[in-house]
Amino acid sequence: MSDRAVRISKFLSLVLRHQPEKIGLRLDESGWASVERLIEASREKGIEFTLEELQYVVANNDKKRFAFSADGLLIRASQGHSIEIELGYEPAEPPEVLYHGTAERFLTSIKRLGLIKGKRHHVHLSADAETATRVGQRHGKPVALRVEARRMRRDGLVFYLSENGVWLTEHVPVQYLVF
Ligand code: HQG
Repeated sequence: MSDRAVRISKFLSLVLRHQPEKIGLRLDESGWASVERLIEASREKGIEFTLEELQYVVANNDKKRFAFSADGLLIRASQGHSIEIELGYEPAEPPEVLYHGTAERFLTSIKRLGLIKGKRHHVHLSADAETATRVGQRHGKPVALRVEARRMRRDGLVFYLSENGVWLTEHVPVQYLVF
């Protein structure tokens, strides 16, 4: 994506996941915003993009972070929110192992508390170690931790798979982590 498309994507992450009120945008209880209103509210705050540019960003986003409703009138982030919304994903059967990317400096705390969701709705897990390593890199020297997902599931813990392929769960207790 071009620098401009990346800037639009970051802006969308901010208003569709964290602070819609920054531009006076309303999200419904499932996180959907009106596309027309998003474009208008952004323009009022000096951030201008066209519908075509928005469609380009949604289609070409490296992690497919955003999705349009079937009729194309609404848009939302597929995961990663810090505000209270209900994405409505159905519980899903995870593979044997999933991975969580983190930074070395968090390991002491993770060994004590397991993986916690912090400000987000869920702990985010990846299907492969490479993706997890990339996620961990955002915070420092990366480590990809193995999560015994199938065993968690057998013990009754619940997983969701977001529209863009991120595995979500409430908490990963330390006994399911391989350090
Ligand atoms: C760490 C990005 C101390 C956790 C990514 C992480 C992902 C603990 C940080 C998505 C801990 C939270 C989410 C504990 C967990 N003690 N630290 N007990 N438990 N942590 O950004 O998973 O680009 O909220 O390991 O690709 O890094 O935004 O979560 O390092 O899919 O689309 O606390 O965000 O996607 O950091 O990333 P974050 P994350 P986007």
